[in-house]
Parts: sequence; structure tokens; C-alpha cells
Amino acid sequence: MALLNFERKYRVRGGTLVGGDLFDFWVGPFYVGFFGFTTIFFSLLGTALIFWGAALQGTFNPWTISIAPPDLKYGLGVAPMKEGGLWQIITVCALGAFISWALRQAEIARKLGMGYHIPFAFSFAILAYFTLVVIRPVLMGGWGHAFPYGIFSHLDWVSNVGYQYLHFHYNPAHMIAVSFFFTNVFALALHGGLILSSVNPQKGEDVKTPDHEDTYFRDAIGYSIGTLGIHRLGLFLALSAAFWSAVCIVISGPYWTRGWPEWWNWWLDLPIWN
Ligand code: 07D
Ligand code: 07D
Ligand code: U10
Repeated sequence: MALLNFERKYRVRGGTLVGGDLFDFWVGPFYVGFFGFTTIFFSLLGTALIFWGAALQGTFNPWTISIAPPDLKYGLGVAPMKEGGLWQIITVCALGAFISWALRQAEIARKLGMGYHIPFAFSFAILAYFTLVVIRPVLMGGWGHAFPYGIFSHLDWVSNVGYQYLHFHYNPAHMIAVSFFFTNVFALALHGGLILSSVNPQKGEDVKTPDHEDTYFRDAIGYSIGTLGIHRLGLFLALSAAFWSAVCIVISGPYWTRGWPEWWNWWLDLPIWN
């Protein structure tokens, strides 16, 4: 079925999570829905507040705009607008927009009778962000521990926080997260390569079957995970990367306050050495 015919058949009203018929319509290619409305609301308000912060800062250069969280002296309290309050409201807007987006994904999946894998996956990205700007600052007792909203300033934050723990590469959960990111890239390269090599043949050649794909990997490494399995693996790798990222930052501070290289002394302290 051609895409436009498919859309005519399946883009029908009903099956919304919230709002009944009220927002159950499309604008051009976009499904709107209640959560489309809330996404637009939070992202427009958040963007407007970023522009306000930029005006206060005196720059509209996108690279240097930076909205900083409140100073640590405000702890977990509400800060004045120009001293981090803006950051606090923007954070609420960002969370509102991201959660609305996940719920909109769920609503679209539900309307189409599909699984909820995509919103489930996106919720791991939201979890990583929530860990950075809410869970860790709350555990450490100050919004000032969160990162500033700016393209370069957030890089400074990552670097500074990294060096605060002397050598962030020695954080064991960071190692696991990094390895999941690398494995994910490796798996996607293998999968993209395999699919194109079999279903996008030269002119005059036949499209190959999944049996070719399975046999390729059985010839090469003795095992094929299968055509469905590779997608399960991909999702698992990506979600694990985000999950272990959240773990690596939430343990830095709340659990471990010294340099990460020192954490490895447990190895030297094992009783087996004496
Ligand atoms: C390709 C999907 C499209 C999304 C894009 C991002 C904005 C921000 C805001 C001017 C893969 C759109 C960007 C809306 C504009 C203002 C105020 C996704 C794709 C194109 N980072 N980060 C980037 C965010 C954190 C880190 C780029 C967001 C943590 C490092 C972009 C968040 C840490 C590097 C960006 C976030 C961290 C970057 C490209 C939220 C640890 C880079 C992103 C909400 C996770 C790279 C100049 C990309 C770069 C980069 C956005 C959080 C580290 C500006 C929205 C605090 C080390 N980050 N980031 O392609 O070039 O993502 O930076 O959590 O080197 Mg970051
Ligand atoms: C948080 C983004 C969420 C995004 C959302 C959506 C929009 C809409 C709209 C486009 C989590 C946003 C959407 C805004 C846009 C339109 C229309 C993703 C998030 C919800 N590190 N490190 C990580 C590596 C070093 C440090 C994670 C590598 C140094 C700190 C990952 C190296 C030091 C933190 C990672 C390296 C250091 C991290 C990031 C190499 C610095 C974190 C991925 C090769 C001196 C962060 C949860 C991530 C973290 C993190 C990789 C080096 C410090 C595993 C490969 C040694 C302080 N590092 N790092 O988390 O765990 O994505 O955050 O050297 O906080 Mg690291
Ligand atoms: C996959 C796949 C597969 C496919 C696929 C894909 C995975 C095998 C079958 C999909 C993969 C791709 C297409 C590849 C490329 C994708 C990436 C590299 C990922 C990154 C993606 C991007 C960078 C694009 C991001 C774009 C986005 C999020 C769209 C932006 C759109 C909006 C902001 C509108 C959203 C709509 C909503 C909320 C509903 C309501 C809409 C309206 C009412 C529209 C009108 C609104 C207004 C007039 C108000 C004004 C507001 C606006 C314009 C926005 C406000 C926000 C701002 C702050 C600007 O496996 O199978 O193939 O294809």
C-alpha cells in the first residue's frame, strides 16, 4: 500500500489517551493530540524564556547564550528570576515538553495499534536529563549542581565536573556507559552494512534474503542473532548506554566524592593479597 493510501486508511480519529476528540486531528503531516498541544505550549514558553535570559545576558549569539542554574547558596529553594529562577522555570518547561513528547509518541503508537517501544526508549533519554538536573542536584542539596543551558557553557560544566573527580574515565559506570555507546555504533554499522549489502544490489542482481544475512554471520563468526534479534540488541544497547550514563553521574557526588582513580583501591584492599 502506498504511504498516502495507508495514511488515509489509518489516520482515523479515536484511541486518544486524553482529551477525547478535542485535539484528535492533523496539521499537515503532524498529528496534534492533547500532548502535541502541551509540547508546543512548553517548548514555546521555554524558548521565549531562553530569549529573555539571552536579552538579560546581552547576547543573541546562539553559541554563547547561557542560562545558569541558581548559586549553591539558594540550595533547593526558589531563586530570584535573574539569579537562576529563569533556569528553574525553563527546566520545568523542558521536562514538560519532553514528557509531553513521550506521551504523544505513546498516543500515536496506541492509535496505530503498535507497541510502546519508542516512548519507552525516549523515556531513558528523559531519565538521563532528569538525573542531571533534578535527582543529582536534590541528592547534593542544591540546584547549583545542575548544568547551565548553553551550547558551550554546558561543555564547560561537563569538563569541570569531570575534573572535580580527578579522572572521570576511572568512573566504573562511565566505563560501562561508554562501552555501550561504542558497541551501539558498532552494531548499527554492522546492521546498516548488512542490510544495504543484501537488499540494495547492483543493477541486474537479485535482492538477497534473510537466509543470506544469517549465513553471512554464521560463515564469519559462527552465529547469527537473526533479523528480529539485531533490533532487540540495538534497543538494549542504546537503552543501556543511557541508563549507565545516568548511573555514572548520579554516583559522582552523592556516593563518591573523591577522585575516581581512588575508587579502584578496593582492588588493592582485597584480603586475598596478604
Ligand atoms: C542529532 C537529534 C537532534 C538534536 C539536536 C540538539 C538544542 C540546544 C539550546 C541555545 C544527538 C538540539 C539542541 C535544542 C539549543 C540553547 C540554549 C541528537 C540528535 C541537534 N545536550 N553535549 C551537544 C544537548 C548534555 C555534551 C550538541 C541537550 C549533558 C558534549 C547539542 C541536552 C552532557 C557535547 C547538545 C544536553 C552533554 C554535546 C549536539 C539535554 C552529557 C558535544 C547534540 C536537554 C550528556 C556536542 C557544542 C546531539 C557539541 C553536544 C544538546 C545535555 C555533553 C547542542 C539538548 C549535560 C560533550 N549537546 N550534553 O547531536 O557539539 O545529540 O556541543 O540534556 O561535543 Mg550536550
Ligand atoms: C542527557 C540528553 C537528553 C535529551 C533529551 C531530549 C531537545 C529537543 C529539538 C531538534 C544522555 C532533548 C531534546 C532539546 C530538540 C529539535 C527540534 C543524554 C542526555 C531528553 N565521556 N562525562 C557522559 C564519554 C569524559 C563527564 C555520557 C566518552 C572526560 C561528565 C557518556 C568520553 C570527562 C558526564 C559519556 C568521555 C567526562 C559525562 C554522556 C571519551 C570530562 C555526564 C551521554 C571518549 C573531562 C554524562 C547522564 C549521556 C552523563 C557523561 C561519554 C570523556 C565527564 C557515557 C565517550 C574524561 C561530568 N560521558 N567525560 O549521558 O553520564 O547522554 O550524563 O573521552 O554528566 Mg564522559
Ligand atoms: C526510523 C526507522 C524506520 C524509518 C524511519 C525512521 C528510526 C526502518 C520506515 C525515522 C528516522 C529518520 C527520519 C532519520 C532521521 C532522524 C534523525 C537523525 C533523528 C533526529 C531528528 C531530527 C533532528 C528532527 C527533529 C524534528 C522534529 C522533532 C520535528 C519538529 C516539529 C515540531 C516542533 C512540530 C511538532 C508537532 C507537534 C508538537 C504537534 C502539533 C503541531 C502543530 C499544531 C503544528 C503547527 C504549530 C504551530 C503553528 C505553532 C508553532 C510552533 C512550532 C512551529 C514549533 C515550536 C517549537 C519550537 C521551540 C521551535 O527505523 O524504519 O522508516 O523513518
